[in-house]
Amino acid sequence: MAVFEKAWLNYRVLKELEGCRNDIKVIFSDVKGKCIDNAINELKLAVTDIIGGDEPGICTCVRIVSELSDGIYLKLYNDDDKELNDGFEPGEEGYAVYYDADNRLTVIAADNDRGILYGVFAFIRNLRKGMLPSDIRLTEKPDITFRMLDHWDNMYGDIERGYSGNSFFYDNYRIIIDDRTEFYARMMASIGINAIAINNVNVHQEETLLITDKYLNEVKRINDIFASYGIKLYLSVNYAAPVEMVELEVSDPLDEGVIEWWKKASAHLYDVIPDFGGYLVKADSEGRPGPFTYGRTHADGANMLARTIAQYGGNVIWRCFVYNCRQDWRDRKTDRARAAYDHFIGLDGEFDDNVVLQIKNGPVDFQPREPVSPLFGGLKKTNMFLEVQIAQEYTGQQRHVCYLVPMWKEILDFNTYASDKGTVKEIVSGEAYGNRLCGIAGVTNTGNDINWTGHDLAGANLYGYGRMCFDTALSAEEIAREWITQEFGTDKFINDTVYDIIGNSWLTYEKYTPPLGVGWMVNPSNHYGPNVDGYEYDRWGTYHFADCKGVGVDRTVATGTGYASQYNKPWSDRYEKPETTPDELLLFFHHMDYDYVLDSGKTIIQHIYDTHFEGVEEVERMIDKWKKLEGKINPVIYERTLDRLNEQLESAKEWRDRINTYFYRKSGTEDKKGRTIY
Ligand code: GCW
Repeated sequence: MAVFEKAWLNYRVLKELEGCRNDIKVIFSDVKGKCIDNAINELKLAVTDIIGGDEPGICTCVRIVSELSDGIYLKLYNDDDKELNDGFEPGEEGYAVYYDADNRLTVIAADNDRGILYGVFAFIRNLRKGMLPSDIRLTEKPDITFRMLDHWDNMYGDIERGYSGNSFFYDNYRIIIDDRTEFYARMMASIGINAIAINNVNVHQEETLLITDKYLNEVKRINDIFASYGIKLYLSVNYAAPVEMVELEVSDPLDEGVIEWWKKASAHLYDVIPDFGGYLVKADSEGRPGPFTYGRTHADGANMLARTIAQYGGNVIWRCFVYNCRQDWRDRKTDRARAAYDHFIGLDGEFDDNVVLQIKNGPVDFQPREPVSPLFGGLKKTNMFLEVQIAQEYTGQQRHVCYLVPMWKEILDFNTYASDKGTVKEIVSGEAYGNRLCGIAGVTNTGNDINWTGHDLAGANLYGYGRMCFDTALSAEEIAREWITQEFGTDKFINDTVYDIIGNSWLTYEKYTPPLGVGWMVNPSNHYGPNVDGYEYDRWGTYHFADCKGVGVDRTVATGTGYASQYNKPWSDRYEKPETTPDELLLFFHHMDYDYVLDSGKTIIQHIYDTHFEGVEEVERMIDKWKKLEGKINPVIYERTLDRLNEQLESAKEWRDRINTYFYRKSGTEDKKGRTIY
């Protein structure tokens, strides 16, 4: 038995629901499908563990409606439901929940078993806010079709950029399937996740074999657990798999032998797992093989794979994280930020229908602040996924509190001006171009730590990611407060206090780390902690170019790398000039003198000093607030989180001092407020 906590599914009896303790006697269901048993079990738990009633009876035979009473009724959505719910159509994954007072029945109606399962979780979510079943009325359906999680788990058992222990899928090249696998599927379904890739996009030797008989039966077992929670399983594949397995000498996508190899491999895979989701591919990136090796395009590469799984309904998710990682810091024209757009824009319209391009939110790499990738506003005839990183690689590695939903919301709301439906949200929800295959993928922050996410407060990012994808209209605050209620209960003081700590934590993190969008300044390799010149004289294309006069990367058309021109107007014009570039991105787009005055009225150098002092003070205040929760929340969570907050404070001071000293020495400028900066 694996040892783990139940995170936000930690059900407990609510006194607010005392009055309806005896109301739910039977759960009726006449819906069929893989998810129904799980939906019913979840409701049983809700009745006993949240409402505090006796275990309800279960009735899954078809009953005449007039015989139903005192319970919950799971049913297929029909015209009567439609009439009762103002014409609402649930579609593939939506649901209606309402109370039928005549029969004392809560009705959960959907078009299929997945919709029912989501309806059940939504009903429970509202119960846990203290709402009586008779008051819960919902008509909801997801805004985003694909709501995916990417695991960067390796079969050895470690996780690339994992900050919550090791993998719970693998240990020493063995696949683990236990109660934790099941619980994980349940947790993810509860927040609406419907696709998961379970191995790292950097596919090493052993992982290449996941699609072969060596592991397929176990992969199928995981697939079936996920399927019973409405989740499609994906695997990352190595583009050079036929070569890695020493079966062919090339992996050229136009080579007949290669095409046949993949056809056979895919046919076998779908024979074993008919409802398998498809392949996720990182090609020609950071040392990974790909079509470039053979002078082919990424469309050649992706389409070849896609054609081997199209007939089974499979998809290829192809990442756009393709750039030259062997740059020279003295070359100020080559620009890593340009790379994704330069590589993919010319291929717009060339990808098959079951291929989707997965685009990182920014042009570089999950920095605390980046502009939105210009590919979203550029591609018009291509399926697109937005890729965000829930794992906090560059945002404190789950040792710092950094609630990322506000950042993701900003990205979704960004208007690319590609059309009159030009926001990233409209593009990845399919509203803009009606794409069949579009959505959001998040690199997950889970591991085998007892609490799943290392830092307890990092649970807000995982929970928030799923909820945001399902319902993009929710604000970052609504999502945070909802998570706090599910995790810590209905107490208002706890809710306000935890929200005060996490609500603005992304902006706090930004204050004490790289200034004004310039990025990096982290220790090479592990990417934790300050090292201002850590990547400055290296090959990765991640520079800030600070000298005695100024800092920042000139990405203008006039004098820089020309990156600003990859945007549609008016962004291309705005980013071209410092005066019209938003302060927070100024150094991403421009190399500026230290005495340049920002919109805020401060010089850049004074902004650097001030924000770094403020950032540390804000972390101090977070700790004071957290201490008010002592005795009010689970003591284990209290202590665990306090330890991490203390570490965050130490780390924030180190960031402050290193950055301030660095820029003081470079610029020779005193702090206007007279604080000591060495
Ligand atoms: O952010 C970088 C990480 C790599 C990662 C890569 C990617 C999986 O530092 O560890 O590799 O991005 O997204 O492919």
